[in-house]
Amino acid sequence: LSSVGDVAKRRVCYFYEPEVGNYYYGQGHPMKPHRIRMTHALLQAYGLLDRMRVLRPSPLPECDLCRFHADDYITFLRSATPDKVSDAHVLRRFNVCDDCPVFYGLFEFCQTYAGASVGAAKELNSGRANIAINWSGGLHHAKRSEASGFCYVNDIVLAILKLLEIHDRILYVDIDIHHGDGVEEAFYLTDRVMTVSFHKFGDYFPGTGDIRDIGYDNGKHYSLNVPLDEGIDDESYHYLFKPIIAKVMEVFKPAAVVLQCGADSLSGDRLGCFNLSVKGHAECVKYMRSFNVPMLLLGGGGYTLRNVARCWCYETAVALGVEVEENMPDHEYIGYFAPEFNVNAAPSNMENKNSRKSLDDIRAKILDNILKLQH
Ligand code: ZLS
Ligand code: CA
Ligand code: ZN
Repeated sequence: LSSVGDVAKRRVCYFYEPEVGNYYYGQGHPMKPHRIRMTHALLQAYGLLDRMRVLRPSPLPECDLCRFHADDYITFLRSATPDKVSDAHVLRRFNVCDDCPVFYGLFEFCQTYAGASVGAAKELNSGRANIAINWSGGLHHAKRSEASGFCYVNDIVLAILKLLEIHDRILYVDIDIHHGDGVEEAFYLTDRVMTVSFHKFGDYFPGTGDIRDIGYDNGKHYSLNVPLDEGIDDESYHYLFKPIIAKVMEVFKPAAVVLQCGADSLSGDRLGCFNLSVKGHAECVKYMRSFNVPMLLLGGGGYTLRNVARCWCYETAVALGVEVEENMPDHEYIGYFAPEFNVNAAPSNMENKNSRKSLDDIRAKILDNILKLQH
């Protein structure tokens, strides 16, 4: 049904900080904030910025970062600079390392992307928007007192805490190829937030996200983990995604949904090993949107820059309920999209290591777990 296209319009707001593309993790580092600027330029070229409210985020104050993070960790992030050699013991304690280096403007960068996610949650809370977007957010690995996997502060947890101020139940869905461990951990003991992560599992960062991890205490059955293998394609992905999400929506009845749209699950990602097309990835957004519940769309991973911009531009169009022309309009970064200059990155011919039997087993187990949740 959702593939027919939902033409009903939504009030969409989009957060963008013009400086975000200038933050630089360092030479050779796969995480490149420049991809957010590329996405923005493409949105502009397609005329999509004129169809939504474009807001500039306010940097999130320290006291708001501390609603989830430990004071000493935030104090450390505020004072860390690449020039000042910090105590090796302190760096190790906060897991600041090769994956999560100290770079120029690190703290401002954190305040900016977290400010955008919390600002987006406020727009939803006020009813001014029914879809709010922050492509610079979605940094799902950050822990209370620790950086992890390119993430320093957990904007998703902070945004969900904001949504919980006025809503009883929030659903978090994570389609980044990596397990959404930081968000899962933050809400592992509560029945007010349900977390669902689809990810590559087995010999892959961060190593958590076993199908048997389902939450604990009051939170038992309110965490779901969908472990996948290399090469998963659009059809196999939706064979799991759609029935699982449909059941969760029916049983959990969330008041709002947060969708982390990590683009490293696309075919051809520099760090990923899935085989999703941009259309297949965006079908997740279309499907979530079809439930007509206030929705926060966030970025996340994504390391082949041209595909990240394609994906998040296409997903912005899906949020708006408009079609975009397959041939890209000319813009500042058009050279990245040679030679096809199209918006849809196609999948490759790689092998899909997810067998029908393994997909059926996973689907049955997860659907069974959802039924154990009584609301
Ligand atoms: O979900 O696999 C790891 C950890 C290591 C291997 C890499 N070395 C550097 C540290 C120890 C076990 N880390 C992953 C993290 C993936 C984070 C995904 C974030 C998200 O998409 C959300 C935003 C990893 N994979 C690849 C790298 N790290 C990596 C590759 C290349 C480099 C350059 C810069 C730094 C060191 C050399 C680096 C990391
Ligand atoms: Ca995931
Ligand atoms: Zn990722």
